[in-house]
This record gives sequence, structure tokens and C-alpha cells, in this order.
Amino acid sequence: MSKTIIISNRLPVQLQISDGGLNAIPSVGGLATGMKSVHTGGESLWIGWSGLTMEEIPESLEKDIDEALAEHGCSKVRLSSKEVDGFYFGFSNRTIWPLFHYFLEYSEFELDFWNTYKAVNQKFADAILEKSGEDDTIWVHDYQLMLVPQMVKQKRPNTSIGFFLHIPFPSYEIFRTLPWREEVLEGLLGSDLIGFHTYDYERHFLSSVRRLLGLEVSFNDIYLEDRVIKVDSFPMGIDYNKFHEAAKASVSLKGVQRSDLQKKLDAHKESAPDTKLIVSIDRLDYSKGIAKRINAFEYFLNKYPEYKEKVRLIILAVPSRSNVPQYKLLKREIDELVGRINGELSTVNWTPIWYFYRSLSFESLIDLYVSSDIAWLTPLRDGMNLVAKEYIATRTEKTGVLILSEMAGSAYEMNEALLINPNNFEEQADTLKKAITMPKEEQIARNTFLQNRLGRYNVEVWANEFMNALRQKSLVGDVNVTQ
Ligand code: ADQ
Repeated sequence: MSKTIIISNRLPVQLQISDGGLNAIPSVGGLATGMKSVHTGGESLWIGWSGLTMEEIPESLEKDIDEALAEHGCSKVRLSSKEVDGFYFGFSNRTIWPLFHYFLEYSEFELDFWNTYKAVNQKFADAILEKSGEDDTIWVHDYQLMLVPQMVKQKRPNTSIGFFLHIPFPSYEIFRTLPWREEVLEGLLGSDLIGFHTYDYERHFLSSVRRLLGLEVSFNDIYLEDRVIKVDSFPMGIDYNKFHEAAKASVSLKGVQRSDLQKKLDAHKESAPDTKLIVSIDRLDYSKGIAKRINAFEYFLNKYPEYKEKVRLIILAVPSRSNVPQYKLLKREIDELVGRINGELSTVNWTPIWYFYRSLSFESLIDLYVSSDIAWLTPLRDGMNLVAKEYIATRTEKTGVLILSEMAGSAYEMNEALLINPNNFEEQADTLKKAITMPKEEQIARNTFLQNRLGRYNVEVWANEFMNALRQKSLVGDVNVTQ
């Protein structure tokens, strides 16, 4: 029987090795949840890196780990710490991530990074070839594995391969600065279907293919000598019901303090019932615009001083890629900014910014969403931004206001949010005021549209639409190529 093979940098399972033995815990991230309908026991296999380097896995545990992963339908690719440095922290996160998010000045063009990226992509491709058959369908995920489709296609020309990019594909003018631009495009063109979050990323990609490789592109088809590749947009959704139901549970547990954070939120509501809570949640990443947001908040408080003591900004930043120098610098910048603004503006009864640098449990994350009056998300570039969708899903009474950057992929589907340019402080200050004073009826009207859309186009639908398009592609075949 043919299988679906999913490939991503990380497996949807976290390994924990302790004195007590080995634990394999399923991840609850968006991708893992979204792929649930595709990744069903027996008929699919998920190949990826376990998150532990070869040096961290004792030889005596290799077999146990493989068995534990097999129980979750997973198989691991073994990577040394040197490979993780060059492939993951290096080329993926110091070259491609900044470049594709338009941070050209942060992008490092290191030959060593590139060579390791190629070698590790080959390892992933070899794992696929070893674990799959000709009739299996392969779905490769994200910017860490852009060469894999071609590496597999060369050996298995008849196998159906899909690729989905979770981050933006930049404009041709940015992409063409990459020294290995042709190789990256050729790597992706090993696919039969290439998916992006938005139509714009799709157009940028097609433009680079046409201009750099001179290939014929018609609408969203790329014509090779022997086959046609389809390119399309598939905006990723969330597990809407999970977030909505969890929010209902959080509301019904009001007064039951599940965590320290909940205690703090409840105390805030009691002592300052009229103070609006503005929340922002991101990985600590320069693409998310956290430092600019803090500066814009200070600008807002200076422009509209009547809101001092009437609003509080909660910043929740999840530690991320702290081995990469830019992330260390950003962490320091945010620490200093928050310290300075709180030092300058706090009063006996009020601290303008609460800043948390940590990952929260799902329940606490929901409590935070539920308690906030406004979500303020200001990425400078973001492939999609799922936090915006999660916030809307938690509006059980349909009240609350979402302020969202135009630079997030999700802004294309969320027109009823208040959309802002994260570089425009004047506009953001005025938008914050508008959000704080927005009548309830208007909040409900806007969120009703948003909720209906997000409820319909959830993450399961996203995964199924991609897989259906890939299957359709292999059924129709490449008849067009001869026309
Ligand atoms: P990310 O850059 O990680 O994903 P995003 O889409 O916002 O960004 O997803 C973040 C996830 O982490 C959300 O599900 C959120 O709930 C969770 N999270 C954030 N802070 C947390 C905290 N402190 N504790 C616990 N959980 C937290 C990449 C791209 C995005 C794209 C996704 C999916 O950069 O643009 O939307 O992939 O394709």
C-alpha cells in the first residue's frame, strides 16, 4: 500500500532522555496538529531530526529511540552537532531566514554553511529514498529542506513530491543576491507541487524562476522539458475548535487560578478593572518587530497621555535560536527598552509593560489570550502569523480587537482586523486609541466575519487541500507539456 511521507527539519515528537529512561512526547505545534489528518497510523511516515545531536544520544539508547519514534509513525535523521551548526543555525537561520524576511544586512553568505546545508539535505533525501517506495507521496516542509525535492526526484522521477514554504518567498530583487540562487530554485523544482501561504509569495517565486532560470511560466505552471510543475497558494489555518473550546473552558474556570500568570492576570483585573490589557505573543525574532512595537507603545503613551495607567502591554516572547548572534543582541535590546520605559513611566500603581521571556503551557497561553482586550501583532515580515488567528479563535463572546501588521501573510485573509504598517508610529498610536475605544457592536461584527472564515478554513482543511492538489497533479500527469 502506498504511504504519505512527511519531511520536516524537526519531528512532531520531543525526545527527553533522563535517568528515568526515555520519553517521546508528541508536540502540540501548529504543523504537528495540522498534519494529524495526513499523518495517520500505518499509512504515513514522518522523517525529521529528533532535536538531539548524535553526540547527545548514547549509543545504548539508539534502538530504544527508534522504537519509541516508530510508535508515533516517525523516523529520525541523525545529525552531528557540527552539521546542526552549519545547516540549521548556519545556512537556514543566518542566510535564508534573514534574506527571505528582507533583512539583507543580516544574511551571511558563507560557503561552509552552504556546503553543510547541501550535505544535510542529501542526508534527508537518502532517508526518504531508504524508507519509501516509488508509489509513495512525499510532502517536504520549509526552508531548511529546499534541495530535497530535486535530490529525490533525480532517483525517483515518478514519485509525486510536494513542497510547502512556511516563510515568505522574497521579491526577485532580494532573492537574486543569494550566491546559490539557481541551485536553490533547481532544488525546489524537483517538486510536482510547490505551495506558499499567499499569492504574493507565489508570484515572487515564479518571477525568480523565469528571470534566473529562463524557464517558461504560464499562470501558475512552470514548464520543464519533461514535466509541468504547479505552484499555488494555500494559506495555513489553525485548529480553530481546539482554541475556541479551550477558551470556553478558561472562561468557565474563572476564579480557579491555574498558574502564576493567571493569578497575576486576575489580580490585575481586580485592582484595575478599567485598564485595558494589550497582548503580543511571538518567538523572540527580529522579523516579529518586537523592539519597534515597544517604541511605538512609548510613542502612543506620549501622544495620548490620558491613557497612562489605563493600558498595559504584555509582551510574551518565546526564547528562540539563542545561538545566533542577532538573537542575542535583540534579547539585550528588548531587555533594555522595557527597563528604560518602565523606569521612566511607571507610577506607584502602574507598570506600563509586563515582559515575559519564556514558553507558556497551552492552558496559560489560552488564559492570556482570553484575558486580553486587544492583541497587537507587528511583524516586519511574517510568512503567515498563526498567533493572529489563535487570538480570534479565543474570542468566546466575539469581543476584542486585533491589530495586525500588513506585512503578515495572515493580513491577506483578515481584513476585518485593524491593519497597520509596523513602521508607522503615528498610525499605530491612532489605531491603539481606536482599538481601546471601539464600540462592542463593532468588535462583534468584525470578529464574527473573522471567526466564520477561520472556523471553515482550519488547519485540517489546509493540509487536505494541499494533499488533494498533489494527488490531482499526479492523476492529471503532465499532459500539458506536449501542448
Ligand atoms: P513562527 O515564526 O514560529 O512560524 P507563528 O505562526 O506566529 O510563528 O507561530 C507561533 C506559534 O508559537 C503559535 O502557535 C503560538 O501559539 C506559539 N507560541 C508563541 N509564543 C508562545 C509561548 N510563549 N508559549 C507557548 N507557545 C507560544 C513559522 C512562520 C510563520 C507561519 C508558521 C506556520 O514564521 O509565519 O505562520 O511557521 O506556517
